[in-house]
Amino acid sequence: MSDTINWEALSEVEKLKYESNYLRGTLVESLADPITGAIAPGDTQISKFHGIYQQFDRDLDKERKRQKLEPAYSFLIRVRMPGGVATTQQWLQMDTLSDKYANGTLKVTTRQTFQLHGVLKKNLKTTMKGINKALLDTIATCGDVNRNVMCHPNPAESSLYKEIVELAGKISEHLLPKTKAYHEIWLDKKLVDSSKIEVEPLYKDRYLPRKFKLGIALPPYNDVDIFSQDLGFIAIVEKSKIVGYNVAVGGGLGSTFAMPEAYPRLADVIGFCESNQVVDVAEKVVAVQRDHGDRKNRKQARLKYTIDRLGLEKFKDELHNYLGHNLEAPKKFSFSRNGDRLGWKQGADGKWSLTLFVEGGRVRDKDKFKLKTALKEIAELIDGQFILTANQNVIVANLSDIDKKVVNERLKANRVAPGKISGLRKNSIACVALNTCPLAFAEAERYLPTLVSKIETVLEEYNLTKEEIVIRMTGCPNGCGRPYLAEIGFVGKSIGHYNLYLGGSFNGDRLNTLYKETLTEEQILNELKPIIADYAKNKKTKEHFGDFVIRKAYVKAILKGSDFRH
Ligand code: SRM
Ligand code: SF4
Repeated sequence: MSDTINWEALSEVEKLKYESNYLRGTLVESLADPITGAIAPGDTQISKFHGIYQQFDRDLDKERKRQKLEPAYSFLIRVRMPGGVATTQQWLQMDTLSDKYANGTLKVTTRQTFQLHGVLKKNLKTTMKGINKALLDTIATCGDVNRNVMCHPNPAESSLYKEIVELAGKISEHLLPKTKAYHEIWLDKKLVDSSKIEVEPLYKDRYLPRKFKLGIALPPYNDVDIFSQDLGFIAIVEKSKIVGYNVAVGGGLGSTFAMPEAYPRLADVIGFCESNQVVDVAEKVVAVQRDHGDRKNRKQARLKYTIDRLGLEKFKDELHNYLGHNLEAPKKFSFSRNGDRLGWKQGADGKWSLTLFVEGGRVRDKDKFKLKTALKEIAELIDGQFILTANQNVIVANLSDIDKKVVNERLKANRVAPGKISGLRKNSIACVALNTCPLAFAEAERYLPTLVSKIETVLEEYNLTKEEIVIRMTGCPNGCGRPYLAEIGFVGKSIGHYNLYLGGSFNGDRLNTLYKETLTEEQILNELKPIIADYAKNKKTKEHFGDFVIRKAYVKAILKGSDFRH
């Protein structure tokens, strides 16, 4: 079979995947090599399918080079948690692992899961076993497969929550790779005889052309940013019941400066299916992408480009062929917001949940503000759930009246005061960027809080501190903090310089538009001040900032991704 493939015509990663013996690569040998803190170059691609990225500390890089040392290698581990749900026991185990083997923090990602940063090669296996001990795994959280499945996170917001979170789990399981490589390498399960190596029924021998992302939205909440997903299911509710799901395809936010052919794109709603058809629809969309995605150029390999290349109608026809039936016409829905509603909320079942703001998704203790300790103590004392949100926040859920009291006490004791946050900060997201992300051109998580404080000063002047405005920042154009769906978006160009994008909608159904390029902090504030002043004076009742800047023609609305420019 290998002889019949023209490898010259394919991207290098295709051959690596094919030759990896179903994601084994030489990981066992790499882990055993005591000479370096790194793994073999080919294994850095294969390890992603196991939820592991090799990184190096960029803050230390210059000095290490000067001392002629290899970079300070360490590893990022990303957990698989459909819908972001963890038990209190799982939270405690992740907390322990973060202190023992990682950098002492827990990172809540924009896809509702945990990342551990800074794990050394010698501790990788122990950490992976520790994660598994908590009945969690890291399979397929990175790599060319379906990633962590997202869904609306708050049980107290809707009695339909249970149905969608179960569906997220079901889809995640169904789309997992079937190879046993993870169990062999990390959990010391018996090696499979390579002559009898398993076959991947869905992913075949080369997996997908590129990463694939899937989410489930429960209107009116668009807190999973459904239009940014390769595949989105939008629950359609009639008479308080989910009657099925609209199907949205072809979202994706990754883009590249000075490369107009790499653009963010919003998903198109192409039809409707019944609840019991969702898993099959997911499998068939993945299969169409497997067979039609670009395996030559990884910059053109996401489903969004497959759809734009084939044309939406042709893609739909192909999907219908794979399904053996047509999707029904999409049904009506509407979204109110893409951010989280912070604070306490009581569900119809009487149970409480608290959505806590976690700045930049980083759970840690900082001076007297002891968020990590508070959440650890809460996990020790209550029998609820911890649910991670796509806005990098944490929901402590399923609480009794007594649990609620305990939670409030622990937060107070650790100086964590939920609620006293401006409408801007509440709706902020920053990607990790420096110092761990190798692709970052500029700071994001470590800088956005400072910039928000400065913009807050301007908002205060105009009595707008309670106004909810979605603000997001990333350290490069890859879009990990979904900056192109913010009302105010920043994308790092170089250290201290950002492109400023305006005009995303408050409910996440419109991309924003480049307003000004390569701005310093001073320039950012100078650009925003007059617009905020105008907004304070001339906004219509309930008009959101993103809609206002479009109405007042500060920017023009982007109607299709290929029109997006950096
Ligand atoms: Fe991302 C690559 C972090 C959500 C688009 N992303 C990376 C890497 C792994 C850098 C790398 O390839 O070496 C970053 C690791 C940084 C670090 O030190 O942690 C990284 N991405 C993240 C996280 C942790 C950001 C965060 O602060 O929360 C998010 C992890 C989500 C998860 O749990 O799976 C994260 N990344 C996203 C999202 C948002 C989403 O999925 O909702 C996007 C935009 C949506 C999309 O995929 O279109 C996103 N990440 C990318 C891309 C661009 C993909 C593309 O199509 O061009 C890359 C680079 C790549 O794949 O080549 C990337
Ligand atoms: Fe890194 Fe860029 Fe993603 Fe930020 S957006 S985490 S800088 S790849």
